[in-house]
Amino acid sequence: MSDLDDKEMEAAEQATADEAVLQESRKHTRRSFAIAAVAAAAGWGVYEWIDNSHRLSMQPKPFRRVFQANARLSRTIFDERALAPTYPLKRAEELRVNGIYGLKQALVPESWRLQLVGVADAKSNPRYVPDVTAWEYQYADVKAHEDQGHDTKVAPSADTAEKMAPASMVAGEKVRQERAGRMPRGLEEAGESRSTLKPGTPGLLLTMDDILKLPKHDLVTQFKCIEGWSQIVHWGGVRMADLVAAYPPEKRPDGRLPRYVYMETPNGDYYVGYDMNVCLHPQTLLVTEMGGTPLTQYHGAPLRLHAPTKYGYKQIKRIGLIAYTDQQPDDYWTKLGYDWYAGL
Ligand SMILES: Nc1nc2c(c(=O)[nH]1)N[C@H]1C(S)=C(S)[C@@H](COP(=O)(O)O)O[C@H]1N2
Ligand SMILES: [Mo]
Repeated sequence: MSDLDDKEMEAAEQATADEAVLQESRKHTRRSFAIAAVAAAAGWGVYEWIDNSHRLSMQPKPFRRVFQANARLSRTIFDERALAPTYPLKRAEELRVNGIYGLKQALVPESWRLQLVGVADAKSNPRYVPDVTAWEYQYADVKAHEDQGHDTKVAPSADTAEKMAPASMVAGEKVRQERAGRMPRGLEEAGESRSTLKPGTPGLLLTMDDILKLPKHDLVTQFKCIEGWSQIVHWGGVRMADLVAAYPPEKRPDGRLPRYVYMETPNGDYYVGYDMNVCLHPQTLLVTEMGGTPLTQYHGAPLRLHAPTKYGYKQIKRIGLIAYTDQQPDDYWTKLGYDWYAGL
């Protein structure tokens, strides 16, 4: 027997073990069927395969097929691939605003770019720039929005107002004059991110048109904030996985993908770290619309993340930077005591 055959036998044995797990999971038939319908509609094959798996296991089959199916199955069960439930459109609500770190100033829409860092062969892309941090986002105004709710573990202090809208950021024009390269960053409670880019970091500067070239997807899922409320929301946007496919990460020296993805708002006040596999989940969206209308400022215009397998604080609003990285990225709420994983 060749080595390959050995591996295939092993894979077949593993598939049998996985089949037992599946038998168990088939008992939750109603849920599986709902998910299967959604997955089929979304054109995503794994649950389709699960439906067929019984038939497959009943007949002799080429080992190669078992091996592939087994690889797909373990991703389903052991990674972040299980789909979150979806809901009929008519159940979608208008999401409340909660947390506006990084959103307090009105961003001038034309000045938005997506900084994308860690892309393979970036230099050959027409959007390549030698320093993405040199991009200047422009802001129309600055207001203190003390009325906006946000998750917090500490009572707001007397100097919150100063922290939220420092005197140094009182007018967009003044800000533009004062900034030397980048504005002061990390002005909120968690402070400056340890993962923020160093000046001189090369990458791509994508426009909204670039993003909208990716296939559009709609999704109705439940949004959950760790504070204990949840709402059903209709999201529209593109799959994060499609962005990663269109702009693939530079591989590590050993040939694998970087493990993490880091995102931050254009001013660096809010920032989130993700496992790469969360970003590759088929329901993780780069959102441009909620309830069928373009995002508003406090919901994160022009681009926010929706990851239905994660709590709200992992769903960053107003994305300015996406960086592929192999170092576990810094994360605003993890710094303040919440779990990095934030899984539901
Ligand atoms: N930029 C930014 N994104 C953010 C936050 C924030 O304060 N700033 N808060 C997070 C938290 S805790 C929640 S619950 C959701 C709220 O999203 P919503 O305001 O659209 O309901 O945004 C998340 N993303
Ligand atoms: Mo939240």
